[in-house]
Amino acid sequence: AQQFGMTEALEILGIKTLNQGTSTGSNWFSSNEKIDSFSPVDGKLVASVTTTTPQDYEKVMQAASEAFKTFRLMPAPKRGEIVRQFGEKLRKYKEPLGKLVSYEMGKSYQEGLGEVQEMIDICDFAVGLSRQLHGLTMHSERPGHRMYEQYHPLGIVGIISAFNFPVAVWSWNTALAWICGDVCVWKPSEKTPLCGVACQNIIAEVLKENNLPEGISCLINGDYKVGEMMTHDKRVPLVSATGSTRMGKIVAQACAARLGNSLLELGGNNAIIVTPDADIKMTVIGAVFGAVGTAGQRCTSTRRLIIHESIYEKVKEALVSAYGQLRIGNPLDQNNHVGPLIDTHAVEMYNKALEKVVAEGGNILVKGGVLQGEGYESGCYVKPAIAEAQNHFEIVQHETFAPVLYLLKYSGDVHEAIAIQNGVAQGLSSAIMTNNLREAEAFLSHAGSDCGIANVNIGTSGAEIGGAFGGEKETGGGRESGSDAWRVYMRRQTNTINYTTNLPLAQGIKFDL
Ligand code: UN1
Repeated sequence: AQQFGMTEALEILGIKTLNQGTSTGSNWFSSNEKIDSFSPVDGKLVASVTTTTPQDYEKVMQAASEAFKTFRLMPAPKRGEIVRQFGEKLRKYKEPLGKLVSYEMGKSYQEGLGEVQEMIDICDFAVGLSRQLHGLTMHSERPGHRMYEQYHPLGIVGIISAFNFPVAVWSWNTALAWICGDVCVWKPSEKTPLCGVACQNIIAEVLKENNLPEGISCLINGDYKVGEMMTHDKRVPLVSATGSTRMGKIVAQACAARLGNSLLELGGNNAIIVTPDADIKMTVIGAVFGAVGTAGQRCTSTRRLIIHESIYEKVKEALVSAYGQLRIGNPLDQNNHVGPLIDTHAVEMYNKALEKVVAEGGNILVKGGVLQGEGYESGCYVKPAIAEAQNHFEIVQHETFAPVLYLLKYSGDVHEAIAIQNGVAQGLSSAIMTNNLREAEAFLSHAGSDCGIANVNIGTSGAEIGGAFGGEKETGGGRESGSDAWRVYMRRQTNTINYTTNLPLAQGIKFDL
Protein backbone atom coordinates (compact mmCIF):
# COMPACT_ATOMS: atom_id res chain seq x y z
CA ALA A 1 0.00 0.00 0.00
CA GLN A 2 1.18 3.52 -0.72
CA GLN A 3 1.54 5.57 2.45
CA PHE A 4 1.20 9.03 0.98
CA GLY A 5 0.53 11.04 -2.15
CA MET A 6 2.82 12.77 -4.60
CA THR A 7 2.70 16.22 -2.96
CA GLU A 8 3.86 14.70 0.29
CA ALA A 9 6.54 12.64 -1.47
CA LEU A 10 7.94 15.79 -3.09
CA GLU A 11 7.95 17.52 0.28
CA ILE A 12 9.80 14.65 1.97
CA LEU A 13 12.42 14.74 -0.78
CA GLY A 14 12.87 18.51 -0.43
CA ILE A 15 11.55 19.35 -3.90
CA LYS A 16 10.23 22.90 -4.19
CA THR A 17 8.38 24.61 -7.02
CA LEU A 18 11.67 26.10 -8.23
CA ASN A 19 14.86 24.30 -7.22
CA GLN A 20 18.41 25.46 -7.35
CA GLY A 21 20.13 23.25 -9.87
CA THR A 22 23.79 23.37 -8.94
CA SER A 23 25.14 21.91 -5.74
CA THR A 24 28.37 20.92 -4.04
CA GLY A 25 26.60 19.19 -1.15
CA SER A 26 24.80 21.53 1.22
CA ASN A 27 25.67 24.60 -0.87
CA TRP A 28 23.29 25.28 -3.72
CA PHE A 29 23.56 27.82 -6.52
CA SER A 30 20.88 29.09 -8.83
CA SER A 31 20.91 30.84 -12.18
CA ASN A 32 18.38 32.74 -14.23
CA GLU A 33 17.68 29.94 -16.64
CA LYS A 34 15.48 27.04 -15.70
CA ILE A 35 14.32 23.64 -16.88
CA ASP A 36 10.66 22.80 -16.34
CA SER A 37 10.04 19.17 -15.59
CA PHE A 38 6.69 17.93 -16.87
CA SER A 39 5.38 14.55 -15.82
CA PRO A 40 4.56 12.20 -18.68
CA VAL A 41 2.00 10.65 -16.30
CA ASP A 42 -0.46 13.57 -16.41
CA GLY A 43 1.36 16.23 -18.44
CA LYS A 44 1.53 18.55 -15.44
CA LEU A 45 4.50 20.64 -14.38
CA VAL A 46 6.12 18.85 -11.46
CA ALA A 47 8.63 21.57 -10.60
CA SER A 48 11.56 23.46 -12.13
CA VAL A 49 15.32 23.43 -11.70
CA THR A 50 17.80 26.17 -12.57
CA THR A 51 20.62 25.34 -14.96
CA THR A 52 24.37 25.47 -14.32
CA THR A 53 26.29 28.46 -15.65
CA PRO A 54 30.01 28.24 -16.52
CA GLN A 55 30.69 30.32 -13.36
CA ASP A 56 28.73 27.88 -11.19
CA TYR A 57 30.50 24.99 -12.87
CA GLU A 58 33.84 26.55 -11.83
CA LYS A 59 32.66 26.72 -8.21
CA VAL A 60 31.68 23.07 -8.40
CA MET A 61 35.03 22.04 -9.83
CA GLN A 62 36.88 23.97 -7.17
CA ALA A 63 34.89 22.39 -4.37
CA ALA A 64 35.34 18.94 -5.93
CA SER A 65 39.10 19.39 -6.40
CA GLU A 66 39.48 20.55 -2.78
CA ALA A 67 37.33 17.72 -1.44
CA PHE A 68 39.33 15.14 -3.35
CA LYS A 69 42.50 16.18 -1.54
CA THR A 70 41.08 15.05 1.79
CA PHE A 71 38.63 12.36 0.69
CA ARG A 72 41.38 10.35 -1.01
CA LEU A 73 43.20 10.12 2.33
CA MET A 74 40.24 8.68 4.20
CA PRO A 75 40.71 4.90 4.56
CA ALA A 76 38.59 3.03 2.04
CA PRO A 77 36.58 1.12 4.69
CA LYS A 78 35.72 4.47 6.32
CA ARG A 79 34.50 5.69 2.95
CA GLY A 80 32.54 2.44 2.85
CA GLU A 81 30.88 3.50 6.10
CA ILE A 82 29.67 6.69 4.39
CA VAL A 83 28.21 4.61 1.56
CA ARG A 84 26.61 2.29 4.14
CA GLN A 85 24.87 5.28 5.71
CA PHE A 86 23.78 6.42 2.25
CA GLY A 87 22.22 2.97 1.71
CA GLU A 88 20.39 3.34 5.04
CA LYS A 89 18.98 6.71 3.96
CA LEU A 90 17.84 5.18 0.69
CA ARG A 91 15.96 2.54 2.64
CA LYS A 92 14.27 5.34 4.55
CA TYR A 93 13.42 7.32 1.40
CA LYS A 94 12.64 4.31 -0.79
CA GLU A 95 8.93 4.98 -1.13
CA PRO A 96 8.97 8.73 -1.87
CA LEU A 97 11.96 8.38 -4.19
CA GLY A 98 10.38 5.42 -6.01
CA LYS A 99 7.26 7.49 -6.37
CA LEU A 100 9.14 10.50 -7.78
CA VAL A 101 10.94 8.24 -10.26
CA SER A 102 7.58 6.87 -11.36
CA TYR A 103 5.97 10.31 -11.64
CA GLU A 104 8.81 12.22 -13.28
CA MET A 105 9.96 9.41 -15.61
CA GLY A 106 6.76 7.42 -16.10
CA LYS A 107 7.84 3.88 -15.19
CA SER A 108 5.55 1.83 -12.99
CA TYR A 109 5.68 2.43 -9.25
CA GLN A 110 6.95 -1.14 -8.79
CA GLU A 111 9.80 -0.42 -11.19
CA GLY A 112 10.45 2.90 -9.45
CA LEU A 113 10.83 1.02 -6.16
CA GLY A 114 12.96 -1.56 -7.98
CA GLU A 115 15.26 1.18 -9.13
CA VAL A 116 15.75 2.45 -5.59
CA GLN A 117 16.35 -1.15 -4.54
CA GLU A 118 19.18 -1.31 -7.11
CA MET A 119 20.66 1.76 -5.40
CA ILE A 120 20.44 0.08 -2.00
CA ASP A 121 21.97 -3.10 -3.39
CA ILE A 122 24.92 -1.31 -5.00
CA CYS A 123 25.57 0.48 -1.71
CA ASP A 124 25.73 -2.86 0.12
CA PHE A 125 27.98 -4.22 -2.60
CA ALA A 126 30.28 -1.17 -2.39
CA VAL A 127 30.52 -1.37 1.40
CA GLY A 128 31.95 -4.89 1.16
CA LEU A 129 34.17 -3.85 -1.71
CA SER A 130 35.65 -1.01 0.32
CA ARG A 131 37.76 -3.65 2.09
CA GLN A 132 38.64 -5.47 -1.12
CA LEU A 133 40.29 -2.97 -3.46
CA HIS A 134 42.98 -5.51 -4.10
CA GLY A 135 46.02 -5.33 -6.30
CA LEU A 136 48.36 -8.22 -7.10
CA THR A 137 51.87 -8.88 -5.84
CA MET A 138 54.38 -10.36 -8.26
CA HIS A 139 57.84 -11.86 -7.97
CA SER A 140 60.64 -9.59 -9.06
CA GLU A 141 63.30 -10.96 -11.42
CA ARG A 142 65.93 -9.19 -9.29
CA PRO A 143 67.20 -10.48 -5.92
CA GLY A 144 66.13 -8.52 -2.86
CA HIS A 145 63.35 -6.79 -4.72
CA ARG A 146 59.64 -6.79 -4.19
CA MET A 147 56.97 -5.84 -6.68
CA TYR A 148 53.32 -5.15 -6.19
CA GLU A 149 50.51 -3.00 -7.48
CA GLN A 150 48.21 -0.58 -5.76
CA TYR A 151 44.94 1.06 -6.73
CA HIS A 152 44.76 4.73 -5.90
CA PRO A 153 41.81 7.14 -6.13
CA LEU A 154 41.43 8.67 -9.57
CA GLY A 155 40.02 12.15 -8.91
CA ILE A 156 36.83 13.80 -10.12
CA VAL A 157 34.42 11.44 -11.84
CA GLY A 158 31.85 13.05 -14.14
CA ILE A 159 28.54 11.24 -14.49
CA ILE A 160 26.08 11.89 -17.30
CA SER A 161 22.94 9.80 -16.88
CA ALA A 162 19.83 9.15 -18.94
CA PHE A 163 16.15 9.67 -18.13
CA ASN A 164 15.22 5.98 -18.18
CA PHE A 165 17.11 5.06 -15.01
CA PRO A 166 17.18 8.52 -13.46
CA VAL A 167 18.57 7.47 -10.07
CA ALA A 168 20.03 3.92 -10.18
CA VAL A 169 22.69 4.53 -12.81
CA TRP A 170 24.03 7.50 -10.84
CA SER A 171 24.34 5.31 -7.76
CA TRP A 172 26.12 2.48 -9.65
CA ASN A 173 28.78 5.05 -10.46
CA THR A 174 28.89 7.03 -7.22
CA ALA A 175 28.76 4.14 -4.76
CA LEU A 176 31.83 2.62 -6.41
CA ALA A 177 33.59 5.93 -7.07
CA TRP A 178 33.18 7.03 -3.46
CA ILE A 179 34.60 3.89 -1.90
CA CYS A 180 37.45 4.22 -4.41
CA GLY A 181 38.15 7.70 -2.97
CA ASP A 182 36.86 9.72 -5.91
CA VAL A 183 34.52 12.67 -5.81
CA CYS A 184 31.61 12.91 -8.25
CA VAL A 185 29.93 15.54 -10.39
CA TRP A 186 26.59 14.47 -11.77
CA LYS A 187 24.59 15.83 -14.67
CA PRO A 188 21.24 14.03 -14.67
CA SER A 189 19.10 13.96 -17.81
CA GLU A 190 17.37 17.28 -18.43
CA LYS A 191 14.18 15.19 -18.71
CA THR A 192 14.41 14.04 -15.07
CA PRO A 193 16.21 16.80 -13.15
CA LEU A 194 14.09 16.49 -10.02
CA CYS A 195 15.29 12.94 -9.42
CA GLY A 196 18.77 14.49 -9.38
CA VAL A 197 17.81 17.15 -6.84
CA ALA A 198 16.16 14.52 -4.61
CA CYS A 199 19.23 12.25 -4.65
CA GLN A 200 21.54 15.17 -3.98
CA ASN A 201 19.41 16.16 -0.96
CA ILE A 202 19.70 12.60 0.39
CA ILE A 203 23.48 12.30 0.04
CA ALA A 204 23.96 15.87 1.35
CA GLU A 205 22.30 14.77 4.60
CA VAL A 206 24.79 11.94 4.97
CA LEU A 207 27.80 14.12 4.17
CA LYS A 208 26.65 16.78 6.61
CA GLU A 209 26.04 14.30 9.41
CA ASN A 210 29.61 13.10 8.95
CA ASN A 211 31.13 16.57 8.76
CA LEU A 212 32.57 15.88 5.34
CA PRO A 213 33.62 18.75 3.07
CA GLU A 214 31.58 20.19 0.22
CA GLY A 215 32.42 18.71 -3.16
CA ILE A 216 32.28 14.95 -2.61
CA SER A 217 28.93 14.80 -4.38
CA CYS A 218 28.11 17.60 -6.80
CA LEU A 219 25.13 18.23 -9.05
CA ILE A 220 25.01 20.23 -12.25
CA ASN A 221 21.99 20.66 -14.51
CA GLY A 222 21.32 21.51 -18.11
CA ASP A 223 21.47 20.10 -21.61
CA TYR A 224 24.43 18.70 -23.54
CA LYS A 225 26.29 22.02 -23.26
CA VAL A 226 26.62 21.53 -19.52
CA GLY A 227 27.77 17.95 -20.14
CA GLU A 228 30.42 19.30 -22.50
CA MET A 229 31.90 21.41 -19.70
CA MET A 230 32.93 18.10 -18.15
CA THR A 231 33.90 16.13 -21.24
CA HIS A 232 36.30 18.91 -22.26
CA ASP A 233 37.67 19.46 -18.75
CA LYS A 234 41.15 18.08 -18.05
CA ARG A 235 40.35 18.06 -14.34
CA VAL A 236 37.90 15.20 -14.95
CA PRO A 237 39.91 12.02 -15.60
CA LEU A 238 36.82 9.87 -16.11
CA VAL A 239 33.42 10.65 -17.60
CA SER A 240 30.84 7.91 -17.23
CA ALA A 241 28.03 8.45 -19.73
CA THR A 242 24.79 6.59 -20.29
CA GLY A 243 22.59 7.36 -23.28
CA SER A 244 22.38 7.06 -27.03
CA THR A 245 25.20 5.84 -29.27
CA ARG A 246 25.16 9.26 -30.91
CA MET A 247 25.79 10.97 -27.57
CA GLY A 248 28.41 8.37 -26.61
CA LYS A 249 30.46 9.00 -29.73
CA ILE A 250 30.58 12.73 -28.95
CA VAL A 251 31.55 12.10 -25.32
CA ALA A 252 34.18 9.50 -26.27
CA GLN A 253 35.79 11.79 -28.83
CA ALA A 254 35.86 14.81 -26.52
CA CYS A 255 37.44 12.76 -23.71
CA ALA A 256 39.87 10.99 -26.04
CA ALA A 257 41.02 14.31 -27.53
CA ARG A 258 42.45 15.18 -24.11
CA LEU A 259 43.39 11.55 -23.40
CA GLY A 260 40.83 11.33 -20.63
CA ASN A 261 38.82 8.17 -20.05
CA SER A 262 35.19 7.57 -20.77
CA LEU A 263 32.96 4.77 -19.54
CA LEU A 264 30.10 4.30 -21.96
CA GLU A 265 26.73 2.58 -21.57
CA LEU A 266 24.96 3.15 -24.85
CA GLY A 267 22.17 1.66 -26.88
CA GLY A 268 21.12 -1.96 -27.09
CA ASN A 269 19.21 -3.96 -29.66
CA ASN A 270 18.55 -6.95 -27.47
CA ALA A 271 17.16 -10.24 -28.67
CA ILE A 272 15.81 -13.43 -27.20
CA ILE A 273 16.40 -16.58 -29.23
CA VAL A 274 13.44 -18.90 -28.87
CA THR A 275 14.54 -22.42 -29.72
CA PRO A 276 12.37 -25.48 -30.50
CA ASP A 277 12.97 -26.61 -26.91
CA ALA A 278 11.94 -23.36 -25.24
CA ASP A 279 9.52 -23.30 -22.34
CA ILE A 280 6.80 -21.20 -23.94
CA LYS A 281 5.32 -19.91 -20.70
CA MET A 282 8.68 -18.62 -19.47
CA THR A 283 9.44 -17.21 -22.89
CA VAL A 284 6.25 -15.20 -22.96
CA ILE A 285 6.72 -13.74 -19.47
CA GLY A 286 10.36 -12.88 -20.17
CA ALA A 287 9.66 -11.42 -23.59
CA VAL A 288 6.62 -9.38 -22.59
CA PHE A 289 8.28 -7.90 -19.50
CA GLY A 290 11.40 -7.24 -21.56
CA ALA A 291 9.47 -5.53 -24.36
CA VAL A 292 6.88 -3.50 -22.45
CA GLY A 293 8.55 -2.99 -19.04
CA THR A 294 9.51 0.68 -18.57
CA ALA A 295 7.45 1.10 -21.79
CA GLY A 296 10.36 -0.34 -23.77
CA GLN A 297 12.72 2.39 -22.60
CA ARG A 298 15.44 0.29 -20.97
CA CYS A 299 18.80 -0.17 -22.64
CA THR A 300 18.12 -3.84 -21.96
CA SER A 301 14.56 -3.87 -23.37
CA THR A 302 13.76 -6.81 -25.60
CA ARG A 303 13.51 -5.51 -29.16
CA ARG A 304 13.78 -8.70 -31.20
CA LEU A 305 12.53 -12.26 -30.79
CA ILE A 306 14.33 -14.77 -32.99
CA ILE A 307 11.96 -17.70 -33.08
CA HIS A 308 12.45 -21.15 -34.60
CA GLU A 309 9.90 -21.86 -37.31
CA SER A 310 8.76 -25.08 -35.61
CA ILE A 311 7.24 -23.14 -32.70
CA TYR A 312 6.79 -19.77 -34.38
CA GLU A 313 2.99 -19.93 -34.59
CA LYS A 314 2.61 -21.12 -31.01
CA VAL A 315 4.82 -18.34 -29.61
CA LYS A 316 3.11 -15.77 -31.80
CA GLU A 317 -0.35 -16.74 -30.55
CA ALA A 318 0.78 -16.74 -26.92
CA LEU A 319 2.31 -13.28 -27.33
CA VAL A 320 -0.73 -11.81 -29.03
CA SER A 321 -2.91 -13.15 -26.26
CA ALA A 322 -0.55 -11.80 -23.56
CA TYR A 323 -0.51 -8.35 -25.20
CA GLY A 324 -4.30 -8.44 -25.10
CA GLN A 325 -4.13 -8.56 -21.29
CA LEU A 326 -1.88 -5.51 -20.90
CA ARG A 327 -3.32 -2.59 -19.01
CA ILE A 328 -1.93 0.78 -20.04
CA GLY A 329 -2.30 3.81 -17.84
CA ASN A 330 -1.11 5.80 -14.84
CA PRO A 331 2.04 4.00 -13.67
CA LEU A 332 1.34 4.94 -10.05
CA ASP A 333 -1.80 2.79 -10.23
CA GLN A 334 -0.46 -0.66 -9.55
CA ASN A 335 -3.15 -2.32 -11.67
CA ASN A 336 -1.45 -1.01 -14.80
CA HIS A 337 1.41 -2.82 -16.54
CA VAL A 338 2.53 -0.09 -18.93
CA GLY A 339 3.00 3.61 -18.28
CA PRO A 340 3.70 6.48 -20.65
CA LEU A 341 6.73 7.22 -22.80
CA ILE A 342 8.98 9.99 -21.50
CA ASP A 343 7.60 12.74 -23.79
CA THR A 344 5.77 13.43 -27.02
CA HIS A 345 9.02 13.37 -29.00
CA ALA A 346 9.41 9.72 -27.95
CA VAL A 347 5.83 9.15 -29.12
CA GLU A 348 6.79 10.55 -32.53
CA MET A 349 9.75 8.18 -32.74
CA TYR A 350 7.45 5.29 -31.85
CA ASN A 351 4.97 6.27 -34.56
CA LYS A 352 7.77 6.59 -37.10
CA ALA A 353 9.13 3.15 -36.23
CA LEU A 354 5.72 1.57 -36.82
CA GLU A 355 5.33 3.38 -40.14
CA LYS A 356 8.82 2.40 -41.17
CA VAL A 357 8.48 -1.28 -40.40
CA VAL A 358 5.39 -1.42 -42.62
CA ALA A 359 7.13 0.54 -45.38
CA GLU A 360 10.00 -1.93 -45.28
CA GLY A 361 7.63 -4.87 -45.73
CA GLY A 362 6.89 -5.84 -42.13
CA ASN A 363 3.55 -7.09 -40.91
CA ILE A 364 1.90 -5.53 -37.87
CA LEU A 365 0.67 -8.28 -35.57
CA VAL A 366 -0.40 -6.25 -32.56
CA LYS A 367 -1.47 -2.81 -33.61
CA GLY A 368 0.02 0.19 -31.86
CA GLY A 369 -1.39 3.66 -31.48
CA VAL A 370 -1.41 6.65 -29.20
CA LEU A 371 -4.05 6.59 -26.48
CA GLN A 372 -6.39 9.51 -26.04
CA GLY A 373 -9.05 10.59 -23.60
CA GLU A 374 -9.36 10.51 -19.86
CA GLY A 375 -6.17 9.54 -18.07
CA TYR A 376 -4.11 9.93 -21.24
CA GLU A 377 -4.03 13.76 -21.35
CA SER A 378 -0.22 13.92 -21.44
CA GLY A 379 -0.26 12.41 -24.94
CA CYS A 380 2.56 10.04 -23.95
CA TYR A 381 0.66 6.76 -23.61
CA VAL A 382 1.08 4.30 -26.47
CA LYS A 383 -0.02 0.74 -27.10
CA PRO A 384 2.77 -1.82 -27.09
CA ALA A 385 3.04 -3.21 -30.61
CA ILE A 386 4.40 -6.32 -32.28
CA ALA A 387 5.56 -6.53 -35.90
CA GLU A 388 6.80 -9.47 -37.95
CA ALA A 389 9.93 -8.23 -39.62
CA GLN A 390 13.37 -9.15 -40.91
CA ASN A 391 16.66 -8.52 -39.25
CA HIS A 392 18.11 -6.54 -42.14
CA PHE A 393 15.32 -3.91 -42.07
CA GLU A 394 16.80 -0.54 -41.27
CA ILE A 395 14.27 0.01 -38.50
CA VAL A 396 15.07 -3.36 -36.91
CA GLN A 397 18.75 -2.45 -36.92
CA HIS A 398 17.90 0.77 -35.09
CA GLU A 399 17.15 1.11 -31.35
CA THR A 400 13.71 2.70 -30.92
CA PHE A 401 13.14 3.59 -27.28
CA ALA A 402 9.50 2.43 -27.20
CA PRO A 403 7.47 -0.77 -26.78
CA VAL A 404 7.86 -2.14 -30.31
CA LEU A 405 8.79 -5.80 -30.56
CA TYR A 406 10.00 -7.41 -33.80
CA LEU A 407 9.43 -11.10 -34.49
CA LEU A 408 12.07 -12.75 -36.66
CA LYS A 409 12.00 -16.35 -37.84
CA TYR A 410 14.84 -18.83 -38.24
CA SER A 411 14.72 -22.30 -39.67
CA GLY A 412 18.20 -23.80 -39.28
CA ASP A 413 20.17 -24.64 -36.14
CA VAL A 414 21.09 -22.43 -33.21
CA HIS A 415 24.10 -21.01 -35.08
CA GLU A 416 21.77 -19.38 -37.58
CA ALA A 417 19.85 -17.79 -34.71
CA ILE A 418 23.08 -16.59 -33.10
CA ALA A 419 24.18 -15.01 -36.38
CA ILE A 420 20.90 -13.08 -36.54
CA GLN A 421 21.21 -12.09 -32.89
CA ASN A 422 24.75 -10.79 -33.49
CA GLY A 423 23.81 -9.18 -36.80
CA VAL A 424 23.21 -5.69 -35.40
CA ALA A 425 25.51 -2.81 -34.50
CA GLN A 426 24.73 -2.92 -30.77
CA GLY A 427 25.90 -5.52 -28.23
CA LEU A 428 24.34 -5.05 -24.81
CA SER A 429 22.03 -7.87 -23.74
CA SER A 430 20.95 -11.19 -25.21
CA ALA A 431 19.13 -14.33 -24.17
CA ILE A 432 18.28 -17.83 -25.28
CA MET A 433 15.29 -19.87 -24.23
CA THR A 434 16.23 -23.51 -24.41
CA ASN A 435 16.38 -26.74 -22.45
CA ASN A 436 19.00 -28.10 -24.78
CA LEU A 437 22.47 -28.05 -23.25
CA ARG A 438 24.26 -27.93 -26.60
CA GLU A 439 22.30 -24.90 -27.73
CA ALA A 440 22.78 -23.09 -24.43
CA GLU A 441 26.53 -23.71 -24.40
CA ALA A 442 26.92 -22.77 -28.08
CA PHE A 443 25.15 -19.50 -27.29
CA LEU A 444 27.55 -18.79 -24.40
CA SER A 445 30.67 -19.96 -26.23
CA HIS A 446 33.46 -17.94 -27.87
CA ALA A 447 31.48 -18.12 -31.10
CA GLY A 448 28.17 -17.40 -29.39
CA SER A 449 26.48 -14.16 -28.37
CA ASP A 450 28.70 -11.11 -28.86
CA CYS A 451 26.93 -9.12 -26.15
CA GLY A 452 28.13 -7.98 -22.73
CA ILE A 453 25.22 -9.83 -21.17
CA ALA A 454 24.12 -13.30 -22.31
CA ASN A 455 21.37 -15.11 -20.41
CA VAL A 456 19.90 -18.59 -20.53
CA ASN A 457 16.20 -19.01 -19.76
CA ILE A 458 15.86 -15.41 -18.55
CA GLY A 459 14.88 -12.34 -20.58
CA THR A 460 17.24 -9.56 -21.64
CA SER A 461 16.33 -6.95 -19.03
CA GLY A 462 16.50 -6.79 -15.26
CA ALA A 463 20.19 -7.52 -14.68
CA GLU A 464 21.34 -7.86 -11.07
CA ILE A 465 23.87 -5.32 -9.76
CA GLY A 466 26.40 -8.01 -8.78
CA GLY A 467 27.54 -8.62 -12.35
CA ALA A 468 29.43 -6.18 -14.55
CA PHE A 469 26.86 -4.27 -16.61
CA GLY A 470 27.58 -3.07 -20.12
CA GLY A 471 28.07 -4.16 -23.68
CA GLU A 472 30.19 -4.35 -26.78
CA LYS A 473 30.25 -2.73 -30.21
CA GLU A 474 28.09 0.39 -30.40
CA THR A 475 27.02 -0.14 -26.79
CA GLY A 476 30.37 1.40 -25.97
CA GLY A 477 32.39 -1.28 -24.18
CA GLY A 478 32.05 0.08 -20.63
CA ARG A 479 31.28 -1.99 -17.54
CA GLU A 480 29.57 -0.59 -14.48
CA SER A 481 28.11 -1.92 -11.27
CA GLY A 482 29.29 -5.33 -10.02
CA SER A 483 32.21 -7.73 -10.49
CA ASP A 484 35.48 -5.76 -10.87
CA ALA A 485 33.93 -2.69 -12.55
CA TRP A 486 35.42 -0.65 -9.65
CA ARG A 487 38.86 -0.76 -11.28
CA VAL A 488 37.85 1.90 -13.82
CA TYR A 489 37.37 4.36 -10.96
CA MET A 490 40.95 4.00 -9.73
CA ARG A 491 44.42 4.47 -11.12
CA ARG A 492 46.80 1.54 -10.97
CA GLN A 493 50.36 1.92 -9.84
CA THR A 494 53.13 -0.67 -10.06
CA ASN A 495 55.67 -0.44 -7.24
CA THR A 496 59.13 -2.03 -7.18
CA ILE A 497 61.10 -1.86 -3.95
CA ASN A 498 64.77 -2.74 -3.56
CA TYR A 499 65.73 -3.76 -0.02
CA THR A 500 69.44 -4.51 -0.74
CA THR A 501 72.55 -2.35 -1.02
CA ASN A 502 73.02 -3.23 -4.71
CA LEU A 503 71.28 -1.76 -7.71
CA PRO A 504 70.87 -4.57 -10.24
CA LEU A 505 69.11 -3.50 -13.42
CA ALA A 506 66.21 -5.35 -14.96
CA GLN A 507 66.78 -7.43 -18.10
CA GLY A 508 70.31 -8.13 -16.78
CA ILE A 509 71.70 -4.89 -18.23
CA LYS A 510 75.24 -4.06 -17.07
CA PHE A 511 75.94 -0.40 -16.34
CA ASP A 512 79.04 0.05 -14.18
CA LEU A 513 80.38 3.43 -13.17
C1 UN1 B 1 19.42 0.91 -18.42
O1 UN1 B 1 18.46 0.64 -19.10
O2 UN1 B 1 20.12 1.93 -18.64
O3 UN1 B 1 19.20 -4.61 -16.46
C2 UN1 B 1 19.83 0.14 -17.22
C3 UN1 B 1 18.28 -3.80 -16.34
C4 UN1 B 1 18.38 -2.78 -15.24
C5 UN1 B 1 19.28 -1.66 -15.65
C6 UN1 B 1 18.99 -1.07 -16.99
N1 UN1 B 1 18.92 -3.41 -14.07
O4 UN1 B 1 17.29 -3.80 -17.06
